[in-house]
Amino acid sequence: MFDTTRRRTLEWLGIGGAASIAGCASQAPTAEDTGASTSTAQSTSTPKPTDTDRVAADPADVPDPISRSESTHHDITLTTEEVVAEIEAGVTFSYMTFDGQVPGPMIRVRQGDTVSLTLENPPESQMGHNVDFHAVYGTGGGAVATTAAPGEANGMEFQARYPGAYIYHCAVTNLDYHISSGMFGMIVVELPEGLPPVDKEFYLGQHEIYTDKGVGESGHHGFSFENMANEQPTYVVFNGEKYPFTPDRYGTLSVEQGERVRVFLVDGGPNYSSNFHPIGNVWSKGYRDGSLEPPIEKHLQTAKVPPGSCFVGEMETPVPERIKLVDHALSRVARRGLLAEIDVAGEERPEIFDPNPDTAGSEDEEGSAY
Ligand SMILES: [Cu+2]
Repeated sequence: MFDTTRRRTLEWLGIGGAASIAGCASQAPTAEDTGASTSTAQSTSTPKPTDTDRVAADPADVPDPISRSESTHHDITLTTEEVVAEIEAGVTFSYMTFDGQVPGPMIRVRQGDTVSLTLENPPESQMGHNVDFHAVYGTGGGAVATTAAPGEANGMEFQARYPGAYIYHCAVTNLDYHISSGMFGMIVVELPEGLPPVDKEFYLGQHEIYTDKGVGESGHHGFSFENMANEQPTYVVFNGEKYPFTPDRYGTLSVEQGERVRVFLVDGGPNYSSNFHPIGNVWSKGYRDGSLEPPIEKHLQTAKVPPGSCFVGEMETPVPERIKLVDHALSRVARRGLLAEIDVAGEERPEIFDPNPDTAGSEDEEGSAY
């Protein structure tokens, strides 16, 4: 089914040498390069039929922690899928994804493990794709080796030599376009001794979507290279969709009081850093930039997560509450779609937090939106 001739792929992409896909593109793309509109040609006033009901990855879909004491080998296949889906109800967008979800599947290995990674690009794709792993020593993090035109599959083998939580992302010539369309994910390389045990783990990806319409404007949104060049996104989202993990969309995430929660965040960008904050809580332990090695920082309120990087944070949950995970550049929350909520179920502990103390009148108070 898949042709593995890499030269054909490079010819298909119009790329003379490997350098231009190994890192950042050196020239601005043209509409012909990208196979996509620079303005409104893709856009229509009615939503396109969707290929999938949902691109937002399930945050609870996290591989089990590593408990092995020896190295092993992994055979992993990522499939590039170009799908039309909704950013929010009535707003469709042409996503590019790994395995049909945003972010792509979380991969979890142990330092010293080896990985055979295959990238499959189905024949029905319009674009060539590849994958650059920041956990890999080698040209382009594997981008050159894995470049695959529609109908091709290419791969690499690597050893995960250094620990941490790392982004992987598509890195073809117009890599910002591909990432903004959804092509990024996370690989966690655990230390040989593993991570401290927790009760719940969640996985989120933040990124910006640059379209040719306004937030909430119904219809199909074409991609806007102009807005991307100016770093003026339409949406800033978790897992590719507006307010995905809230009661009005896929529901909140749930934990029980007293559970220790670990959150893995990958910031795909392509341009914005996240200022990752749990409203109503704190990162009791923070693994900045995804570095899992001590010293681990404690009680971080807002963690800067650059595009192309990751963060791992842990929270305690001593009281029942709704925790709101946000980028504390709050207009992205109030106006551009970024929010994930965690409900902590349990018994009130007024010695820690009392929302109705006897001394304060509360009948006339308005609740905070955030
Ligand atoms: Cu791609």
